[in-house]
Amino acid sequence: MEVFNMLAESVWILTLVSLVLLSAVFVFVIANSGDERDYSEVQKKWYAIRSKWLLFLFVVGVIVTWATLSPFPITDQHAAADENTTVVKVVARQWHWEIDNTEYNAGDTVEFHVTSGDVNHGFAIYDGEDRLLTQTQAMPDYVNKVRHTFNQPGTYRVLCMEYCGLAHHAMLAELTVR
Ligand SMILES: [Cu+2]
Repeated sequence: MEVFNMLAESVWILTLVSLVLLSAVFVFVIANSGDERDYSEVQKKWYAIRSKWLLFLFVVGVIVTWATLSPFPITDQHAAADENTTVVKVVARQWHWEIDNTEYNAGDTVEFHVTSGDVNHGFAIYDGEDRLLTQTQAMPDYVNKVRHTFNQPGTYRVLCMEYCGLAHHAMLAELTVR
């Protein structure tokens, strides 16, 4: 918690300093806006750099997209679960979870078929330290699949990630991995 407070404090100070610098740039530009100057040389130079910059950003964008999405985090919704996968049905309701099997063995790959009996909910699985592992939407009339391999034994928590009414915070369930 201490670390988070320090981080929040430094972000706050950094924001203030950046705002002051940005304001100074605006004041400088406004103060000098009355002068007539010939910008054609400057324009030619920076327009040439601009197209190279665009190309650079495009390449960076493609690389970052590929690197972060190549293990595509969304389970194939049309693929049938293979024989090594445990299929578990999940129904979200205001305000509880109906999960037809909550005990697995370490190493099991579980494919959750998630739907809702009333409004939209968010099905999210957290580990013992409350780190988010995976999630999908629980939607009425739709079944969304999300697959997760439980490597570590322990207790996992299911929480609702979509505000769904008064007792949204009470939508808790536990999964046990032996
Ligand atoms: Cu909910």
